[in-house]
Amino acid sequence: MNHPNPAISLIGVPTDVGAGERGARLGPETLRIAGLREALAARGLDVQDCGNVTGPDNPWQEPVDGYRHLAEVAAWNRAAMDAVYAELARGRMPIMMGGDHCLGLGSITAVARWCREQGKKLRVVWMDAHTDFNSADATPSGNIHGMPVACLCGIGPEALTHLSGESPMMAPSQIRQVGIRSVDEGEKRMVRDHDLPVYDMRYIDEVGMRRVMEEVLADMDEDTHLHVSFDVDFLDPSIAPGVPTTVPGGPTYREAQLAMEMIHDCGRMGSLDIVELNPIFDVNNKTALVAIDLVESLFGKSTLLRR
Ligand code: 5AB
Ligand code: MN
Ligand code: MN
Ligand code: MN
Repeated sequence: MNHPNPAISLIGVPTDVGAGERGARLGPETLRIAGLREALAARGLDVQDCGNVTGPDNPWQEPVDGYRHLAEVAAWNRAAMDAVYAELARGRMPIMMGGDHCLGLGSITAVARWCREQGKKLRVVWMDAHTDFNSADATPSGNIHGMPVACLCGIGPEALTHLSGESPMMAPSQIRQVGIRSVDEGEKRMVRDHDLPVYDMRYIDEVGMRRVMEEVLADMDEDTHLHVSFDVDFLDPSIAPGVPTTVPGGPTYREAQLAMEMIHDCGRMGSLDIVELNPIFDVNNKTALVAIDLVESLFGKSTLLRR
């Protein structure tokens, strides 16, 4: 955050049109009930809940030409893009409460456009078990929540790559993916061909989360806007069962906290997505609570007072 005490706008985007299971549409309400706004307000932050944007129902159909619900995904992403852009233009920090991760496309398209207009550099930290870099050929599912990073980099159907009129919205070199442990076969080739910077679980095991985050957050200056896209399946399923796409072997509670604390300390975060939370898969809302706990750390909650 370029301002130490940003004014925050919560934007709900209640849809699961991009996912393979229904329920992520309940994410915004789940985060509200678990107390996201109150937790941030208790940190002394100005937090405004902008309510939910709207879009088409989930038609729950099979993929067509490699994409499921392409028209509906495009419509929801346009709505998310407009809402996120409007809050940036008001000088506020948007926190998009998804919704499935297809919405990272709309959110980051808005942020990228804002950065271009302001002459700022964009860095995206993508915290996820998955790279979300699929194409129609590579996808095993047709679910567009597995494709937003590719679409942002100009790979995909025009309805998604040209959401704002221009394309690509960003280069693979502007992204840092952390926590990765599930990449489809064709997707692996795409990741390699495009040199997508991936900090996978093996690398985290080998060098530790501290060094990983030092590398992820390196080379930013006061003109850099950092966008964090937090897919809750980033976390190990033992602490975050409330997602349909759990993958074993994710970051522990402390590794995740350290990552969030280091993002806070870098002082550059200007926008955030919290996505893929699905209360249908959760146990007593524990995943929403851990997600909020981690978001509090993104805004400076840490164990001790630090200089
Ligand atoms: B998420 C998978 N790679 O494309 C696919 O949760 C899963 O936004 C995508 O990261 C998971 O269907 C998308 C198998
Ligand atoms: Mn994702
Ligand atoms: Mn994921
Ligand atoms: Mn702070």
